[in-house]
Amino acid sequence: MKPDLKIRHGGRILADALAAQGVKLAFGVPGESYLPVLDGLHDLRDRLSFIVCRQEGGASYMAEAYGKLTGEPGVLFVTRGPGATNGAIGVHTGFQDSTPMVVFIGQVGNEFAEREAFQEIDYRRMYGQMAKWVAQVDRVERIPEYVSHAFHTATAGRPGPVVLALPEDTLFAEAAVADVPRHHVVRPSASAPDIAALEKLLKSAQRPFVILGGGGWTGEACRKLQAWIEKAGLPAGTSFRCQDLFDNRSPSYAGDVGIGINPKLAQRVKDADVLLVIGARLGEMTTSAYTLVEAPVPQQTLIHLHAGAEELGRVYRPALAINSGYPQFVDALSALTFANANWKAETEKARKEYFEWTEPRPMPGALQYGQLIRWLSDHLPEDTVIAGGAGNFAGWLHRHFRYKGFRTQLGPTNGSMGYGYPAAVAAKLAQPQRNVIAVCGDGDFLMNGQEIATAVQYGAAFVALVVNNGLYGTIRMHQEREYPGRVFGTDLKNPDFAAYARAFGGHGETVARTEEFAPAFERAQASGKPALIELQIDPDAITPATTLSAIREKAIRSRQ
Ligand SMILES: Cc1ncc(C[n+]2csc(CCOP(=O)(O)OP(=O)(O)O)c2C)c(N)n1
Ligand SMILES: [Mg+2]
Repeated sequence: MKPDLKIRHGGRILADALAAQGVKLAFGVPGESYLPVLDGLHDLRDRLSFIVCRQEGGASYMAEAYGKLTGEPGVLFVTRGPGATNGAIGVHTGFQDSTPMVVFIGQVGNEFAEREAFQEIDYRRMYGQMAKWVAQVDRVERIPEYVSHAFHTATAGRPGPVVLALPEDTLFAEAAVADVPRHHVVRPSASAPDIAALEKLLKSAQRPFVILGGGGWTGEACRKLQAWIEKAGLPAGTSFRCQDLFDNRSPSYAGDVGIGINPKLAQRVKDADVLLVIGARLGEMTTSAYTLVEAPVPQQTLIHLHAGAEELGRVYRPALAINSGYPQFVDALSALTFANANWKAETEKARKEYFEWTEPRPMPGALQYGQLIRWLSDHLPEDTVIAGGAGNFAGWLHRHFRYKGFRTQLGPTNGSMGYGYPAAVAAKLAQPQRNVIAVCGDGDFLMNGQEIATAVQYGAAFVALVVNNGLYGTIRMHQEREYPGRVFGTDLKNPDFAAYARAFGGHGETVARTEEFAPAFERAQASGKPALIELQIDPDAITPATTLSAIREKAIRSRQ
């Protein structure tokens, strides 16, 4: 033992290791399996806040949203078996969203391991496919090493979740070990030949298109890249639920290449001669089920740039594959200049098509939800964080809201319901100076509505919109399309959402008409409480462009 090292129990060593990594906020639900960690966090309570949630699903989404918003790994603590299984949803979301996370799970002591002891699960097998690395810390002296390894892995290349299991005996044991300094964020840089090859391919392009996406960006890299794209006169789009990587007000912004894509934009991506894809994996949602870009060899000349080497050539064989972090790439790119009148003309056309597409259209019923989204887009402060979940209600958000800067959007690219509310709680706690709005569906909200209790407990005052159509609308839409008229399992009988919010100590409003919204929103913001506004929309208004009845009739006609 070195004389200057204090003896600490495993829980305190872990808490100190987190502080050394720069962690200021962690989320979780307590369990008897990790009592020494709670004891260690108690010592650090002035430096590191532990947000206690009501369900591990909510807690894991909060940790994911924290990681997505700040770029720092989101830290989650859950207990054995049941806690680990509840918490899996945020880990899957973090994996598909390339979000840095470090998840700690209590584990059975080694003396009982592999007996299927109380709540025992082998986390290496359970989380194997949805984490970058899963490990178990079996020796108390090695806690700082494992934590350092976890933070390096979570943030390197393509970021993602790491899971560490903590056997009880490791946590209760004591040791005299040193802390490890904060991790490095390890990312490659584009080489000079890479940049020269890119210049050559782009120079000869007549109809190029740029797509930005993925995790691992910084605000500065986004702004610099946008300035470069604007100067070159290139048109740019963003991948599914990454709309905040590019200021949507930019003359170069052509829209989001995601679910419910503008057909003209889809055609533009298909017709591009050179596709410069930066950070997007080109997944199923971004490629309209691999139709915009053919797999494995695209029609377009694909320049694919990604921070994770393993993503290059995974689905698509690009003409040029560049493995680089995005800030590093943007710095290298800024030396290149282009001037092509054709690019500028196409960009102007793409911009016009974006404006036409994003104009709200009339929908059935007295509440014009599309207009409300546009009103929010026009009235909210520029740096407002919009946290959305999964369901058709999000379609209006994607189409009519103009994201104005980096990390103004928090959304699950894995289409995971229940995300918006807890993500908004995390955003408000992480960056209390910013305005935060959650946009939820009625089905979506009740998957984690209990986290209003967390918002109230920690004073996270933001406004949540609950778009109530009394349906699991997305599924009803698909049902009417595939099996018209045979409605089954998609109706919802809902509570009084405003009363629900009030029961937790929040503020509640119910809005059924367009003109009631602005005053209700003002009251909700002025309440200084976690506030909820139920928006009662006509269930027939199933997407920003069509109705349920039109979908049903079309499906019936096509079967006659
Ligand atoms: C956790 C989870 N469970 C189930 C689904 C399947 N699913 C996708 S959208 C949807 C319905 C969403 O309903 P709601 O939140 O009310 O939104 P709406 O489509 O009605 O606007 C369901 C059940 C999912 N994506 N995620
Ligand atoms: Mg619904």
